[in-house]
Amino acid sequence: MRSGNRKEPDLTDEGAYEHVRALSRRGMLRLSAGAGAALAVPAAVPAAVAPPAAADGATGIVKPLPPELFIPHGTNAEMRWDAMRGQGLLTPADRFFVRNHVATPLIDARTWRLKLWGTGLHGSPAEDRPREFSYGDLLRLPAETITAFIECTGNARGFYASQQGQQVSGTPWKLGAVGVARWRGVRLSTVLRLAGLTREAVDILPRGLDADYVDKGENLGRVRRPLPVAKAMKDVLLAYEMNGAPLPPDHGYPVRLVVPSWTGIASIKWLGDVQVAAEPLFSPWNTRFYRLFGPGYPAEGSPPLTRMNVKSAFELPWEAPLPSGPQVLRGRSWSGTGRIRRTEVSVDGGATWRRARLLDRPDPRGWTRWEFPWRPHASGRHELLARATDETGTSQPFNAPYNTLGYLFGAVVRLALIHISEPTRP
Ligand SMILES: Nc1nc2c(c(=O)[nH]1)N[C@H]1C(S)=C(S)[C@@H](COP(=O)(O)O)O[C@H]1N2
Ligand SMILES: [Mo]
Repeated sequence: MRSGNRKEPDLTDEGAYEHVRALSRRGMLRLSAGAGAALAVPAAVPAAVAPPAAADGATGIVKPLPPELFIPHGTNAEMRWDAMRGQGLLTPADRFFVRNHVATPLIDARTWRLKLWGTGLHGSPAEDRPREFSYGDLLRLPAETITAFIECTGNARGFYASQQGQQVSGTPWKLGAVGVARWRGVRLSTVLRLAGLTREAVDILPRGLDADYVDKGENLGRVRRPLPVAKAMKDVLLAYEMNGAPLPPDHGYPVRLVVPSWTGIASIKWLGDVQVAAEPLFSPWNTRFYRLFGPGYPAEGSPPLTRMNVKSAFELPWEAPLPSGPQVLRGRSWSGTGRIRRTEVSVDGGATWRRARLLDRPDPRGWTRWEFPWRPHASGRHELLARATDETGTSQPFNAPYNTLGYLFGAVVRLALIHISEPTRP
């Protein structure tokens, strides 16, 4: 999807995002105000899309989580990176990470409605009298397919402790809270226009249909996170398909947002309603979470986080002996701030670096596969590192700046492997 609006500010950084949120957006969007009427035509919903079995009692996740594909983290599960070996560009749905605040809800697409309401729509429809779209309505609107990563803002958080000796709170993910899929759906801009978006609208607040999230005894309500109208109109998708099939229950069935390049929390799953407002909106997910807190940040934290940072991962297990003999190391690099320009690999703990060969034409919203031929010449411990640089010149540092919630760990990750070059002798 391309931006059709040249006046739109570039929301590349947090400052711009905050700026947009704070200002009135009068005149910034040259939208023809929509007719205001949502589609009223009823449509049949394909029977094949009825969700299957219930969620697992312990994890709240519906799909199987075989240990060879996933590392469990309570209600979340991360992909093992060796599960991407031999895979194509996309992460198959069976191994795509799951990040759930609460259990996966099972939703019937036949009765589901997307509801839009608020002061940013013509006639300011109230929450209890919203503009509605059925699943069938969305299927009949012009479809668009994009390949994009979804990555948790806390991906790689575990390395704050294991590499930097810093205690942070939150799920100690390794590098597997990221996946790339082909998403098909309707542009959010199309639906916002049909719902009667006004020029005064500044923020939208998409909200999930999963149960209320209770944080240390405090009920924070349903998962919802404000998104500036500028981003909503630019390249956000209301996705109903993942890799050519209806969204699986764990990934947002029947409809989720896909907000390319931005933090995973923006891509609200099981979307139920969207508040559209002529004034800035707030929720715990853009005030107390998903900002940087700690030394060097104001008490209220940094501006809300938007784009993800540059990362790289080897398609290798975290703990396993390395096979002997000449081999090709493979991996992937991605960035929320632009196309990957190069990836370098070090097999000696960071002392020397050589370029990996990029295998894909870099796509700013996806990831780029790479390979690196290697012939280990000594047995023992090897420390493998990969670092990427994107088109903005941003590269992966050796140290990730500390923040108490452990977001945006973008430093080079050290992968220690034991290599046995000779068959073991008694
Ligand atoms: N409704 C709802 N949407 C949600 C979440 C959630 O718990 N509930 N988790 C968010 C977070 S933090 C992330 S990282 C992504 C994860 O998407 P996935 O589970 O499909 O990988 O979904 C986001 N959307
Ligand atoms: Mo996340």
